[in-house]
Amino acid sequence: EHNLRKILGSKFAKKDSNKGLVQKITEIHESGDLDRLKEWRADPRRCAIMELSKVWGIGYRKAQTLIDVHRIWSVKELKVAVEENPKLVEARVHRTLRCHDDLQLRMSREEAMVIGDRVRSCARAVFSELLPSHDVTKLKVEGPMGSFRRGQPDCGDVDVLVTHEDWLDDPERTLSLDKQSQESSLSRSSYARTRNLGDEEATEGEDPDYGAQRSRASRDKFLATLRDRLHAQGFLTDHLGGDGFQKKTTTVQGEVPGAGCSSYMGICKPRETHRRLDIKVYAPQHYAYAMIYFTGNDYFNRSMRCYAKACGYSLCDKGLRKAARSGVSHKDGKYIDNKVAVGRLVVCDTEKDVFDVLGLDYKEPHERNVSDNATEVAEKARRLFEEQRRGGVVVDSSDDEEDARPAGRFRL
Ligand code: DCP
Ligand code: MG
Repeated sequence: EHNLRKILGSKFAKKDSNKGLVQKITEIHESGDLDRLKEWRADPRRCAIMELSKVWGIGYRKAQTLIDVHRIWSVKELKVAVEENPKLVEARVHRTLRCHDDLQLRMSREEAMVIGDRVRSCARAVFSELLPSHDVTKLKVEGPMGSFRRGQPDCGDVDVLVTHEDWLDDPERTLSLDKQSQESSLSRSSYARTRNLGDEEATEGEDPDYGAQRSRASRDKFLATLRDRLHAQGFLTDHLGGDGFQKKTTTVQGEVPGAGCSSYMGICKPRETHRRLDIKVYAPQHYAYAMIYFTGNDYFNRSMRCYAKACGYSLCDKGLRKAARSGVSHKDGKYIDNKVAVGRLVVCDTEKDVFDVLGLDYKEPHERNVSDNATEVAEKARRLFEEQRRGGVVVDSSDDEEDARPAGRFRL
């Protein structure tokens, strides 16, 4: 128990709400297994929920309904039932169900590369046709990202990131760094002067958000054209969620509206097996951050986000921003957003810039395959929180420390 406290931190181990967790860890440590887990593994209903919710578009609730109402206990049974009664699941789920078994398989690096190259060449062609007055050689099409970029021997899916320097959302970025710090320096005309893609007809004195929205519209149009082209060629076989476009695009606090990325999710068939393919078009000011995010792995990302938080910043796929936090994140068991203000985007052109700004040693993608929270970055974050605490700064870091821990990989 003493050792456990040392590992988890005495504050964490002492907390009432963590009691159950500490008990479970002790049980695993002493017996090598967990009774509760054994029960779950032996529970056919739970196993069925796990299996059914692996189908794209089927969540926990839907899986429960399929079991309890329709007596469907496996993907195999679901496939048969859906042929008789297509209304059992949404049309989009029906389609993905057909290639569900394929999507559970991993592919070789070589096949992932073929997918990336195919998207790259088609993206160049579409860009040249749609936007002939912009320099196609400056179109960045990076991918496969994720496990491929980290040098893993096989890949579960392919992510491709696209950007072009003319798809700029934030015209202020073209001004000097000095001016960037002066919030009020932004004039309406500086927006109108910005050379945004698809913005050729923009006139001086337009809505300040006009440039960003035009950039966004241009990215959407590019992505939709690319999708339709790859589909017409028979490479893409299905779009997820109807048209493949992610509907909920969040705009980061402090950004001009419409600054989010355009995102496509679909299924392709480069050879005999269906594969998952995502294509994301980012504004150039977010690109370096998106590269880090989509390279992963998820453990590494969590450690880095945690470290940024310890430095008073907020990090995500769309940037690094100063974040002022109230220091209270839980009250009466209720979660309260402790982020009170978010500053302007820290300008970074490359991944290395992001590491530099945070004062971290640059890690090559293959060095980002981490499997626990004992990473340098997470360790640094913990030390920072500790220093702040000793310095008398009130920081509620218990949740931040948890950020350095891996996400729940095993959902039951
Ligand atoms: N990612 C993340 N947090 C998540 C999901 C994803 O930070 N909850 C990031 C890190 C991942 C990247 O996105 O590396 C791509 O997600 P994938 O699910 O494709 O993960 P990988 O490419 O690493 O693995 P796989 O080979 O299974 O696709
Ligand atoms: Mg992947």
